[in-house]
Amino acid sequence: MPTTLQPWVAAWIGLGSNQDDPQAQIQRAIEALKQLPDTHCLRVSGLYANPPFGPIPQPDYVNAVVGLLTRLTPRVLLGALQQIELAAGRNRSDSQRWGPRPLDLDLLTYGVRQIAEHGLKVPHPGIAERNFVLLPLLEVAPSLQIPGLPSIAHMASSVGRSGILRLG
Ligand code: A4P
Ligand code: MG
Repeated sequence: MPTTLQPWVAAWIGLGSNQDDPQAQIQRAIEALKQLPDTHCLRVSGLYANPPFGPIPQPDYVNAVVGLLTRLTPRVLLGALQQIELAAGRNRSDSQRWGPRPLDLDLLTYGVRQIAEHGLKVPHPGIAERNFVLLPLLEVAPSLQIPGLPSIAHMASSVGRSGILRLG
């Protein structure tokens, strides 16, 4: 019987860390994403240091984005991202929403799909307000059109660059 293969789809991943050597966490996570099955890594942004976003006082973050070409379904890809988070020492049972974490991997986009299911929202709802997502995307995917959102350049000019520093 022939194997049913999923089509190749471009997916963008947002990476964030503010615990346990954030730069090293992000570098290790990039290597782990490169090892995913049925997936090629197409683009890796620089690393950006920036202050925490949201209501919880916590250490500064390092953020980046990675562009993949994948045959994994969105759910399988999300499961793989969560496995990488666990391997980085993330403990979901005691972690606070928006609180500090050794590694956070968000599925930012999955092709042109718009998904609103329990436990999976794509595009990720926070993209338009977050310079730590938009500036790395502007660096490596300036022409990416995210379903339902204005251009990356337009959103990036609205959020500004205050407090964000590209490392290296
Ligand atoms: N989930 C639904 N859709 C997605 C998706 N597209 N990608 C679900 C990833 N996960 C998705 O996520 C909670 C649940 O969201 C998961 O079980 C999954 O099924 P989580 O990672 O456990 O919780 P969270 O990260 O605290 O929540 P959320 O809403 O993803 O928050 P964010 O947006 O990740 O915010 N400041 C700076 N400077 N840099 C940061 O990276 N990150 C956060 C966390 C706060 N402040 C930050 C940063
Ligand atoms: Mg998250």
